[in-house]
Amino acid sequence: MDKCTHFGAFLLCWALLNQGCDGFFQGPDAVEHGVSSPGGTCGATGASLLLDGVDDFVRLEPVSGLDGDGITVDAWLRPLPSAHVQKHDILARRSPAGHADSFTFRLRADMGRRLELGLANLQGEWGCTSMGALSWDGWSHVAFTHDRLSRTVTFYLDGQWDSQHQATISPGMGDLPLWLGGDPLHGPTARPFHGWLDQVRVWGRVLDPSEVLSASRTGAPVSQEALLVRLSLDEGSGQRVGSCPGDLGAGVLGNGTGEDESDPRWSDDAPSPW
Ligand SMILES: [Ca+2]
Repeated sequence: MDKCTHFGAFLLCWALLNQGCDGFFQGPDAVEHGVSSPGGTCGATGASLLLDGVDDFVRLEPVSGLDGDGITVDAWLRPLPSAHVQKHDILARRSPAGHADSFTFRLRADMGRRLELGLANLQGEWGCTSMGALSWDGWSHVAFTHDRLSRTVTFYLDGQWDSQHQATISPGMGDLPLWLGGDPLHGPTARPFHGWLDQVRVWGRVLDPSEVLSASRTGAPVSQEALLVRLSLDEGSGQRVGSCPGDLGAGVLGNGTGEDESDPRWSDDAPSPW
């Protein structure tokens, strides 16, 4: 049975399924959803990527700047319940050689719709949000911060603080590819995402709660300080991401720049403005 183990292995979530993963403070109910790219930049109405939950992924170019004091990742997602997908990878950083010096941000359908962050160097640790945190109904904004000095991981859902966890390891963060929606190098462990993904960002620092709240809302100013990746996913066509105005970072759909079976599909479904 898969476990969603607390960082530091203090508790085992699977043993606490009926009372939540962590017992930490729970934020207020989810607020309304925001929009990823106000007004759209590449497309007329904004776009997103629809991943099939089988073998779809986007390979992002390695990013420098993750080896500082902290990391923040946020994204919009609209997952689809799927009998065959229990672990939906959102964004992962992994070496082709294995799981050393990696992180994986994912949705755990098999663990009651929690968000999970895995960290690994020579050992692996996992932390997760409360049970049932993420809705299957529509779009959600998700984020985590990882303070690499204090080894503290914090989860946010729809801009609201969800929970905080103490890790015991702080993996190295050299220049390795990032994988959006799954990692084909690891075969059955690829954990392909099933559903829609939209605007994905990575900062090389820990955003504070007010900054994460702003990041989850339309029209609110979002810090550009140490912003390393911004993929609006508004291209709406083609094989590349990261080509819209304001984007940082770049990536290719599926196995290469040609059309292939691992290409996510472009969709005009996107978070609604509010
Ligand atoms: Ca392709």
